[in-house]
Amino acid sequence: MASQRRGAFIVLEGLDRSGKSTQAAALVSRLKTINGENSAKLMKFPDRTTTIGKMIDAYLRSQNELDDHTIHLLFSANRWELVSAINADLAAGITIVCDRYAFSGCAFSAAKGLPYDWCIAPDKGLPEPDLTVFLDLTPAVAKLRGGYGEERYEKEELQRKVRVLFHSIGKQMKGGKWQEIDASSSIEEVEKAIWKHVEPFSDGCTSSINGLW
Ligand code: DGP
Ligand code: NA
Ligand code: NA
Repeated sequence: MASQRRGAFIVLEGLDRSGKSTQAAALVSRLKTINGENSAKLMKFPDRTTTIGKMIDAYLRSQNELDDHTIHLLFSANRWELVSAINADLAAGITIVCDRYAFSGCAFSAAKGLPYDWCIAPDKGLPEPDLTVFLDLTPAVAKLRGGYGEERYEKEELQRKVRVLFHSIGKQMKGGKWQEIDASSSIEEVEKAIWKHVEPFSDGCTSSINGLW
């Protein structure tokens, strides 16, 4: 008997303006074209629609001030509040494409100066993605793209630190679960590079989901 297939849990990470949202939407469309309308779902963190998400949104738009530790825990709580939905979708065979996840949580807060070990602790035990694709772009190039600078973290110096942290987080991810691609090329080229890594997961997975980290 074939083992039970579940959906794959795919995460796209990157700096602000790296093209994650565009690519996540394109990837979901592609998976739906292959496997049907109900086979894939787009998720995004922070999910600004929940009660916690609304606090995060206000913070990012500089409408409230929160201690660095407090906002870090809210970002993490925003992921935890969606864990049961993630697990239910994966078990139902739905592949999740997620725009940012715990790697952003750690990279951004550590870039602000919080200790790395403290940053990873609250996300310990979250469902581990089967694959994370990091859309790599220099902050200088990201800055040239439209819309940069509107939100709290969209500053070149901070983004430089975030990029260094993303690279070191990636080095600690074993078994090919972290893949980096050059996000400076055209939308079509980036789409192709992402698909090369995602295609092996397009039928879902049979392994059970582990916990981070
Ligand atoms: P986005 O909606 O993808 O543009 O993300 C909003 C901003 O919040 C972006 O600058 C990245 C940052 N961010 C995303 N997740 C986290 C997190 O868990 N912790 C912290 N400190 N920042 C995050
Ligand atoms: Na942003
Ligand atoms: Na985005």
